[in-house]
Amino acid sequence: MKPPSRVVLATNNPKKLAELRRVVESAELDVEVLGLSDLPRYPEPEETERTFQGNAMIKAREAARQTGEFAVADDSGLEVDELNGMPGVRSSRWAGPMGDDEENNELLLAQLHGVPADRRKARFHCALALVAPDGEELAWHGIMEGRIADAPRGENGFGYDPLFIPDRESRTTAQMTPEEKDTISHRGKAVRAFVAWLGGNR
Ligand code: ITT
Repeated sequence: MKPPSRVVLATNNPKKLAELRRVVESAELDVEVLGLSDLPRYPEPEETERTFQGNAMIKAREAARQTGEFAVADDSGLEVDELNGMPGVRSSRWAGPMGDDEENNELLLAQLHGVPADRRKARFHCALALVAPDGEELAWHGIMEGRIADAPRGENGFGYDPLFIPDRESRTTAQMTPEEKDTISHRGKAVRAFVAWLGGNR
């Protein structure tokens, strides 16, 4: 696939759109990034796959089909070794369908109650999918390794950030600035790999 000069990011999350725009701008590429709010609305597809890449593809395929544009979507979550890789694709709804971050964090801490530090390994995983209007597909991945803290710390970020301590760090990702987190995060890595591809071969 030849890198396109315009992509639509299939998310309603304004922070993700701003992040992709920031990375594209800093790479000084002549690529236009549209959000779903720039295009006519359509019903969001259900995320029914068991993998991050599978769910990212569902979102990107539907956006490409509905808009006729090159479409990018991401899916991400937390994999905890002691929980056999869960919450995984269920990260946002771990404690229930409403997707409450605080309840998710409380449940995760309860599930790891009494588990010693050397068995609290975890990672954030992000899959980024690109689907062309002709149906051709590509994917990139980013991973951030770390461990689950004993108690929440920090006010920044979202989701499980107050409980996640990256390798070689003593702080949680909720105690980092957004820029610090971007440089090491799963999403930052996947987005930069995609933007490197966008900038190549033009
Ligand atoms: P979409 O509309 O794009 O699907 P979302 O808010 O559901 O946005 P994700 O699918 O990327 O976002 O994230 C799934 C869940 O995984 C999210 O609700 C968090 O619980 C967790 N998660 C993912 N990335 C995270 C991060 O950087 N920091 C903390 N938690 C994260």
